[in-house]
Amino acid sequence: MITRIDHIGIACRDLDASIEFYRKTYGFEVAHSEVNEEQGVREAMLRVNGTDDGGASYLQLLEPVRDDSAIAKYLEKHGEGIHHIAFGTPDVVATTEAATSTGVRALYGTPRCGTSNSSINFLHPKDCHGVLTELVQAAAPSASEHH
Ligand code: V0V
Ligand code: CO
Repeated sequence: MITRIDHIGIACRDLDASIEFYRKTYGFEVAHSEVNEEQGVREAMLRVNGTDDGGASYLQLLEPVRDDSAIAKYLEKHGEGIHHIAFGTPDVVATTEAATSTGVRALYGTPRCGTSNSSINFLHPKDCHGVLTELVQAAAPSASEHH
């Protein structure tokens, strides 16, 4: 089950320059940033709406940290721009299985670690009419985050 758009992933050559563009043009601020070594990205999440409880929508600005990363390859072929759409789901495994049962390829056999400890998988763009599609399940809130 998909319940929302979690984020739009945007490939950029210079993360700080893109952050500054979104700040000065729209007033977006960085809600979270991190380096994901496995994915080869330095990224910033700009919250568009909602609250930081797994229900918000973001722009995800992505700068490559390795030449062999997916984002580096994308920038080389296509330049800067929209890289993927990410749908939010309460159960990434079930939602991935629902998609693969229709014949769409998932990129990973089991979910990998995404932003803020989320669990993510991707559906192949060639099976999704040209759209690289991410499925994301937010991390369960930890005890220390209860109010
Ligand atoms: C490639 N293609 C795309 C595409 N990337 N089409 C639409 N959107 C994209 N982003 C097309 C490309 O034009 C080719 O079409 C074909 O797919 C094969 O592309 P390629 O350049 O040869 O690239 P591959 O096959 O080496 O890699 C493509 C995939 C790769 C999608 C398999 O990018 C990948 O593994 N992506 C998943 C991981 C990822 O994207 N990580 C960065 C975000 P033609 O020319 O054959 O027609 S990390 C993230 O979002 C995180 C951490 C998070 O949200 O928490
Ligand atoms: Co993403």
